[in-house]
Amino acid sequence: MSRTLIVAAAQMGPIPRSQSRQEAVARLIGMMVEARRMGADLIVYPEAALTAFFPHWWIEDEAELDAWFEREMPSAATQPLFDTAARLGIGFKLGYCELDMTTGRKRRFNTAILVDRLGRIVGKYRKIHLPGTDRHRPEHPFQNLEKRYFEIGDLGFPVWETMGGRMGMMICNDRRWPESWRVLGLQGVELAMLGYNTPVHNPNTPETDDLNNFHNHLSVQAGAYQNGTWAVAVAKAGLEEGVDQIGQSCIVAPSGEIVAQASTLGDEIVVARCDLDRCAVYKKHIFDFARHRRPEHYGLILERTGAGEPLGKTPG
Ligand code: ING
Repeated sequence: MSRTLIVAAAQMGPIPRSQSRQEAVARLIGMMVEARRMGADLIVYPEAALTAFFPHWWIEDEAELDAWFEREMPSAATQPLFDTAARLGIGFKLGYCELDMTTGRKRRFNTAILVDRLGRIVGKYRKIHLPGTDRHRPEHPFQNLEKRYFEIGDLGFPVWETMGGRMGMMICNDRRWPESWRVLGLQGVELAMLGYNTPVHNPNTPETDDLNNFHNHLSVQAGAYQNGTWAVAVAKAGLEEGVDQIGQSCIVAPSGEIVAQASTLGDEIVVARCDLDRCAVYKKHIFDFARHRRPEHYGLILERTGAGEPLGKTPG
């Protein structure tokens, strides 16, 4: 019996800072209903899908900062999304900003949850690669203050058995780091889901601006192919509070081929049939990790954080 999932990438256009959680959730529910009508078993939403991407702003007041976070999930505002998912029998991946009090102190994370077709939270992931800086750059047109507002994720890169396959998550900048994909790959991931808020302009490296869409797809296509997994990468796109963000949400096959891609910068659903058994040809041959990987030669990957001195020795 084939393990084919119909997967929807639910790209979002901008969420204005004036838009309430309820209004954002209504957009998510609207896309969930449409995706189900298109036959989707699973819908993947962007990073920070409930609010504007506030790490683009310098925020000093703690209460103002905390207002952008969810203290519980589901909350009153998001419960209707869970209820709709359970009613329609569709799973979903949701990116949001989490304020956690379970350890007795306030901890803030850039978080994603995977919810199954019965509306149950199967798993949670907290963003590990936080880009940008914790410093105010007033000379920049916008900030990226994820290192200031979020703690580094403390849940690793787990893979869960659910919906007939092995599913994993990462968030935005994580996709640029092959380690994120490989840790999922070493758990046999068959469907990797991620959301992103990626500005068109990078104030530190303006010379790469026209390559941002290419680098987005390059990262996801390489990660999918090199780990024999499907990948669903979903943007919060368009001009959000003065920051132009890329779209081009996509669904990528284990071959690395893009099989579905958004073509607007707004709320847009793209759907693909993801036959999880198509991972096997890559996992069993080209990327049969057990037969081909040589961890005894990969020591630097764990020993070094930053690049260091070359190890080459000149013979003779
Ligand atoms: N955003 C961007 C991303 O990794 C970025 C930050 C953009 C880093 C371009 C490097 C180059 O897609 C988030 N939220 O991580």
